[in-house]
Amino acid sequence: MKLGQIRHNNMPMAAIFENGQARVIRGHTALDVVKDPKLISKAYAPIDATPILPIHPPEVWGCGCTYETSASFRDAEHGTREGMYAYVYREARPEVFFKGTARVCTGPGEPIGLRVDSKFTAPEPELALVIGPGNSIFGFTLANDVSAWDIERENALYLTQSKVYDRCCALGPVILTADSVADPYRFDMTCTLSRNGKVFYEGAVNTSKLHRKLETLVEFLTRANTVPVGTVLLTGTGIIVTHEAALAPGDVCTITIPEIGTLSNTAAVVG
Ligand code: DO4
Ligand code: MG
Repeated sequence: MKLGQIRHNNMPMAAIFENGQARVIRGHTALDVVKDPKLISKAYAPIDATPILPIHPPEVWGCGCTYETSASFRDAEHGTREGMYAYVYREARPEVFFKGTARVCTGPGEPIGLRVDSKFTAPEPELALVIGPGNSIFGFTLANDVSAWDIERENALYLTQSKVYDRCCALGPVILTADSVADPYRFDMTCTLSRNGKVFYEGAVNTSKLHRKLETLVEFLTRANTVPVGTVLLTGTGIIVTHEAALAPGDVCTITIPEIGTLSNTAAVVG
């Protein structure tokens, strides 16, 4: 089942997406449905509607260096003597960082942010988990952990500023519920960047390359840290764009996992 949201009477409203149409759950958001899945039975007859941000998450967290490509790129890029990123890739404790709240999230077709003080901002296409009651995995969506890599590279203590700012987190188009997924370690993800209608970067990864179990990431996130139901956890990027592919205003980033859909956003300067 695909849960998401549409704009209805100028309000975000939960909807079940089937055969390209939306069955609205009137008076409720997707967050309400994640908290109380029985609300699904209230879905109305299908209508034509476009998905918006699939959930307004109370919190968004990110995991880092969960793919070898991300850890080795960052060690090389930052010239770390101690292999700081390889360390978290290898050790039992993953990198988990706070990415923000619904305030910094942006939905399908909406702008993603380029900080005004960054010259190298990159998309980070990621599989995201929506946390359900009892720290269960309610479902999966696509995320773009848009990050100012030049600010991260300047000094590790600037990580938060490279990661958290207006429109830094795209989510969507829908949440594929966990009961519809046979094996989340078999998703094919692709990412394209295009400028003036021409593709200038293409990348791909399969979630089989993820170096962590999803349950382990949830376990570390929630250890001594009671996150609210509906929290979104980004599971890390396995697609690393090149320097030449730094995002510029107007560039379109398109991320696809066929089972979930396509998340497409245009870059715009914020600040
Ligand atoms: O360590 C910095 C962040 C890593 C990250 O966001 C990722 O690997 O996806
Ligand atoms: Mg990331």
